[in-house]
Amino acid sequence: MESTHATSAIETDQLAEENRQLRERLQDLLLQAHDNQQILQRQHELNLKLIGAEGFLELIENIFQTLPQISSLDVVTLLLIDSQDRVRGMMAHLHVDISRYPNLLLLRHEKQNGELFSLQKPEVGPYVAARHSVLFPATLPEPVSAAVVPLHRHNKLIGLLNFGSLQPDRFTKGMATDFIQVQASIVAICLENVINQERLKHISLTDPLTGVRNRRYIEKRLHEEISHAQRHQTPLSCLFIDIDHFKLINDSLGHAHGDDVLCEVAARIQSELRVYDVVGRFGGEEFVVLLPNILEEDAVLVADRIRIDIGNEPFQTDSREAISVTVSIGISTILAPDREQPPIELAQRLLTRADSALYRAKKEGRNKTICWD
Ligand code: GH3
Ligand code: MG
Ligand code: MG
Repeated sequence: MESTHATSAIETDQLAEENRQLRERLQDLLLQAHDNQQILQRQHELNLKLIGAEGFLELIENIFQTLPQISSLDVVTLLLIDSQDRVRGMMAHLHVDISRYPNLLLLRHEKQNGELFSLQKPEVGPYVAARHSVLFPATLPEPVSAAVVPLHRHNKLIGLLNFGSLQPDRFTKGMATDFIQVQASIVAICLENVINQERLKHISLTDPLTGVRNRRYIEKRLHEEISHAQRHQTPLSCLFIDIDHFKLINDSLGHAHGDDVLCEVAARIQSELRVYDVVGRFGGEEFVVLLPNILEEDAVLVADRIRIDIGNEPFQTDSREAISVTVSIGISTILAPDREQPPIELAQRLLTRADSALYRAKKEGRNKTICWD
């Protein structure tokens, strides 16, 4: 009788112990599920950020900053195949120095590192300098394990997204990579989307003949510069440039050579400007230059440099002798603009005054620089 009691007491203890262990296990699983839920939630937020990025820079900043935080990675790089310099050109239009983004690698030719560029699926495992150093520049932390994830669009490799970790077991050979692949598909689509968007934006704000900005861009930029000048109480100068007797040039050389002259004038204006200045073709043979933070006397120096650069060196055309081209320039400046005045009014006034100064330059014999007074 006693021994039966003893046996059932042992069984009860065992059951209680098993129960305790099961509860612990269940607790662990619940915690794990909770963690997984949180990871999924953060991953979801990251995807929304990637999809919602308004431009190329916002997208790559999310890839280089938010993605490593959310996915617990020590370094993320992105290599893009840029054989036609589309990305380089886009960065130039955005006035961004590529060296500011050490994690962004642009490759002119995909054959440079053969094997990695034929990957169809992510490659995961230990970091091998001979193989991976091209993807993780020396200025960034050197990973211990890595994932190289090919990015494809329309069956074509567009780049490699590279994850590095200081933990050896973060990426191991044979581990499942489905999740990484989904992430890569989202990144690839977002990249294609923002690159196309930036291209469209650029086209819509560029003059197709001369390649300088168009009137729409100048008007938009003028508002931005005026708001900036109002906020910081800085000056802003504007040049209105018009080719002299351009109709005669067209009549004597033909419209096509007239177009060449327009391109050359645009290029010569551009060559005299700083990076913060902007030139746009405003109409037929008229250009507007915005000179932020420039007082009238300095604007006169810039305008005269442009006028002399164009007037002194004859323009070469294919069919005939070099021809001489001159321009007239009207200048207006606003000094520390009134903060209360609507930017649109100040913009209009700046342009109208530069235009009337130009009119005077024409009346006074052309090939002249005149300031509004
Ligand atoms: P002014 O010295 O008074 O400025 O005389 P102008 O002949 O330069 O001025 P006008 O306004 O009489 O003529 C401008 C000419 O520019 C007329 C137009 O045919 C020409 N033009 C406008 N757009 C283009 C273009 O895209 N290509 C070419 N080749 N000519 C153009
Ligand atoms: Mg004109
Ligand atoms: Mg003219």
